[in-house]
Amino acid sequence: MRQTWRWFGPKDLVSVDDMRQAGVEGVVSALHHIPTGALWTPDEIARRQRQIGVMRDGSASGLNWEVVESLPVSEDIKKQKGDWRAHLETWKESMRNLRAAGIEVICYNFMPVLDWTRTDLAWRRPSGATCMRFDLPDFAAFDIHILERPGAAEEFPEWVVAEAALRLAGMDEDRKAALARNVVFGLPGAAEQFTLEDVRRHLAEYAGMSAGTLRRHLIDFLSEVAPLAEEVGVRLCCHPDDPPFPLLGLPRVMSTEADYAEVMQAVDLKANGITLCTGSLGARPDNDLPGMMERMGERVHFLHLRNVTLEGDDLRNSFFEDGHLDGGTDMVAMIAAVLAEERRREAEGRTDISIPMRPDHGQDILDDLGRKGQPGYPAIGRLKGLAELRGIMTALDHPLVRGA
Ligand code: DNO
Repeated sequence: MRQTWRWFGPKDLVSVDDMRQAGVEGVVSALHHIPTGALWTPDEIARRQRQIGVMRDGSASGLNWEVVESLPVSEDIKKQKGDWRAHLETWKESMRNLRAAGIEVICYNFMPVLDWTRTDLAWRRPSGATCMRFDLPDFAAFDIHILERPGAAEEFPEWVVAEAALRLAGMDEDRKAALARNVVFGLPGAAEQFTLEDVRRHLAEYAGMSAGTLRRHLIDFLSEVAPLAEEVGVRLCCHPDDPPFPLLGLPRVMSTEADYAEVMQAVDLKANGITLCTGSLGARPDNDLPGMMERMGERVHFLHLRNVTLEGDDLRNSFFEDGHLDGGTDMVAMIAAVLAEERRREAEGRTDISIPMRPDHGQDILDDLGRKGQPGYPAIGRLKGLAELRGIMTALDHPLVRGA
């Protein structure tokens, strides 16, 4: 496994020096300043590569930009409306430019409107650490009473609707505003501050779109980009829905093993691959992550390792982002499955033996607390996660254990 780290660019509170000290081997980044649908030019790509390549004192960092997360897919492509054909051509051109700069792994997602969604970005744990949380009744309170989406109440179990009304009654105006802000944080371009009206407008664009249609659009997109990726030597990897169930009446199509199997078969090329995110997929009790790695590992091009604790047994539950070795996913079994896949690749003579992984998200601990960093991406919390995962990787790969 290749130990990588997500870096948001020069504005990231975590520096290149910090990444080096965390012991990472490669960097995951994106050109966040370029609007979705616009071209990633060779100049802009080279500039980010240079930024990753130097430490504060000007010496070489020895780190390279190895994975793109994400090359965003425009809403027009997902809807097949407006400028979608032009956006598709631009996406391919950006992919070519990235490949020419030496980057082979490109992550993207196909979630309409919302990327990831939480109700709390800094939920306090008993230890005083904070983490991100998705609370189903709070989310329902937002959907039914704050956004006032028609038909929302019918989409939740009765107990959630009743609880949502109680929650709303207990919220002051500040909490209502914070809840709305947290929920829309994962919207494309959310930094620009979306209003509820903006959210309603985005949702209206998808009114009546079925999961089947969205899946067909994803397959159409892949039929265009994956053959080119295969030809130029790029590995594409689709990130799962987070959380992995429909929200706000929007279709979601990459939430389960069956979803992935269908899309992998529909465009049956190695370049059409998977970002296996144990945190996103782990928010559903019916997703077996080590099993998915065993069964679909040959198409897994990128790994996000983190863990969530579910607070119920339903398909939709409240959950919080737990420590990397806590929560519902057996991380030792997961890493064992990854190492087994890497050994299979080696035996087959594949060149992409080492799968890039990054410690995904982390709780805010120690000096992370009170820093206004990117939610989910604190330096120390992630470093703790990486250190724990690295311990498992090292132990499972040791002759004492392998030979046992
Ligand atoms: C959240 C991330 C996602 C992810 C995109 C990939 O922290 O896991 O925003 O980067 O969905 O396209």
